[in-house]
Amino acid sequence: MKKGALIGCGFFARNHMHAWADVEGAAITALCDRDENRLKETADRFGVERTYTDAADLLKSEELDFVDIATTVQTHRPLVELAAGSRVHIICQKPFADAMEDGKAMIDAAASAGVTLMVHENFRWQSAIRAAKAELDKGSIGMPFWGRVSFRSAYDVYSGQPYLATDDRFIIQDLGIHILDIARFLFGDAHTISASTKRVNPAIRAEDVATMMLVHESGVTSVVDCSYASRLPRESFPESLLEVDGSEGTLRLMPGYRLVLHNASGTRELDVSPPLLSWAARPWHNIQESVYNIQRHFIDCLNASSAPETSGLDNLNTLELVEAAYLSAAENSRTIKLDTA
Ligand code: NAD
Ligand code: 89Y
Repeated sequence: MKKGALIGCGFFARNHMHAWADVEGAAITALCDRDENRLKETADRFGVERTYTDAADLLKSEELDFVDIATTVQTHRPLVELAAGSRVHIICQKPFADAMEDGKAMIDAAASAGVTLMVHENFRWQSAIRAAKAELDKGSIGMPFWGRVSFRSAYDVYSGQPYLATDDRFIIQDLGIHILDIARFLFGDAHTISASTKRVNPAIRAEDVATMMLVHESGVTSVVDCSYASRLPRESFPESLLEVDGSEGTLRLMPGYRLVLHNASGTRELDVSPPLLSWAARPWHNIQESVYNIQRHFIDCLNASSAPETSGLDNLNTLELVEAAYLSAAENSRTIKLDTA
């Protein structure tokens, strides 16, 4: 049994805790949050007796195999470095860092300590996205040459996560990071990116719309577009939609988790709806299922001594896309060459 502690008992952590209860071979035995009310609420809800308001105290006092860091980005580097110093394996929520140097420092800290570091980059673990990737890998549409990964919504994300309305950066760093990671997952790393951003909602501080174009090493050109200002007749939050054109056909992941594949043999439509886990609630069930999937993957990796798909090192490529997208948007959509890949 791998013993873990959750650090950060905020809005999203409840999903981590429910998922941990379902992951075989893992147990959360201690909790930490500097806010005593949130700490107590989570401890009571999930029946965890050992609680701390200071992460250093937690790491000094507990015998742990791993920590699961579910705080916002500002505290990731100090907490990852602290955990690495105690030689425990680490999961860190996205955005892993808001500067490349912090991402690199966390990777170095984990490598020097000989511990596994996985970024909780869960969107690629959604079953609809895995189903689309499996079709591409099977060659169902031949060789992909063009793609679009799209997330457009007007869902109120600000009530649950008020910092999204006030931070200096919004949609690329918060949501686009997942959508860019899906583009990497499907089409591989990119040579270049260009981006344009816009703020439509006057009540928030930063951009709520972003349109990015990537040229991938695989030869695919992709468009990655995100919006929290799109009032659609059918709200599809939090679905990521896909369009991929290949040499032999096309793939579309449409609202309602409908995967449509078309090639010379005909057209197939598959229902790739996520399972509704016992603790999940629509419309978040898609994200909640992926939280379970990625946490189970982490434990599988610890047991097999293998690197997680979204290791810190892997995630540096996604972070580089985020940084380059902001740079491009600030410079009239200049095309930025990427060098991490
Ligand atoms: P939140 O502000 O609601 O919760 C963060 C909690 O961490 C707070 O309770 C705070 O007191 C605690 N905290 C902060 N620093 C701490 C420290 N040094 N020691 C102990 N506790 C500390 O934030 P949230 O909305 O739950 O988001 C947390 C992270 O999860 C963010 O990075 C966000 O982007 C990410 N998130 C991911 C997904 C996803 O699908 N992967 C979805 C939503 C949010
Ligand atoms: O924080 C974001 C995330 O990671 O998934 C959706 C979200 O909660 C709001 O954009």
